[in-house]
Amino acid sequence: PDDELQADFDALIEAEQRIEPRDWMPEAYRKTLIRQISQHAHSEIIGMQPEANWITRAPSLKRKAILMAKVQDEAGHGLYLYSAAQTLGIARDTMTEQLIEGRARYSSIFNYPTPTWADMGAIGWLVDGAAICNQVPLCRASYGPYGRAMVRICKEESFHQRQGFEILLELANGTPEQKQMAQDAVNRWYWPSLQMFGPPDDESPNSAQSMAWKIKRFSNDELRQRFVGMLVPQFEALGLECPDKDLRWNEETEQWDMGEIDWDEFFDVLKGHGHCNAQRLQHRRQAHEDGAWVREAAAEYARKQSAQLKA
Ligand code: FAQ
Repeated sequence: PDDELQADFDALIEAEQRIEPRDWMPEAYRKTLIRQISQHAHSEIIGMQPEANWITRAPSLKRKAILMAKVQDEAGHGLYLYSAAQTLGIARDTMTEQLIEGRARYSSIFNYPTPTWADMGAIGWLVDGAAICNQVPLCRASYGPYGRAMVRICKEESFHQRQGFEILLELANGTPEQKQMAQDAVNRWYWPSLQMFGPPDDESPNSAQSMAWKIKRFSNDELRQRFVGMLVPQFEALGLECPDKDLRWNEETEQWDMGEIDWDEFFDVLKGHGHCNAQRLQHRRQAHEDGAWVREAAAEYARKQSAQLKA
């Protein structure tokens, strides 16, 4: 009976054990995991676009090779994550449809444009930096396939973050124009990167339950706080200014008091009104249509192979 299954499930969660695909799980747990993992996968796939924009214009062969490797890693992360979601019983095609029809969410951050090379630095440093901060605790997520995928992904994100930091470091130590370009890019990406952690805790409908299920280990605000604390010494090392002029260490709370985050902008981007929402989806849809022949050829090949095996 369900009560017993529920009790077994609760005991596993309580004991920090992992839930695996064949284990019984409450429908709401399955649903929230499909939601979070598929959104995460879509983010990786859509997240290839802002950087792909610079592959053909990277300033050297070495930079181009690094950027190509990074964007390919993101495709790989997307595939791991789609596979993890599939273990919960949702088909890959269904997730793809949801994305290209504009019914799925992906991270707000990928709806911002990348007008200069310095944006590659800012994305690596801030966007991958925020991703690491958010994803390291997800390595301990109670759902096995998600947690294990996160371990590999986090290793690669660390390399991504370093390469972004290094791009900015080089620009910040370059000509005054280069340093300004780095500062401008950081100004553009700083606030949106703080929004990646999601709405404030008191406006985060999913947090409490996801934390009880040990999918999330820290709240959105806790992780945002931790991220800002990591950035402060790195701003100094770069010699760049933090765009948050109100940022202060609070001796009493032992936390960073931050300036106001523009949550209206965040919710606007979520509704599809960001700079690049339409462009990102259009591009994804086009890529999907352009790839139709590959899917058909692969399916036909598989059909022939299995027919041969049967013969
Ligand atoms: N953008 O109740 P909560 C990367 C939605 S990193 C868009 O707090 P939850 C690496 C949320 O889905 C980026 N939507 O939700 C990379 C929910 O909507 P729903 C991807 C957002 O799930 C780097 C509603 O607001 N990382 O891709 C955002 O407990 C460079 C209420 O929010 C992940 O996905 C947002 N920023 O917490 C790739 C990490 N924030 O579903 C390429 C895994 C919130 O009810 C280049 N995900 N929403 O309609 C998570 O940790 C969580 O899902 C949170 C949100 C923390 C994002």
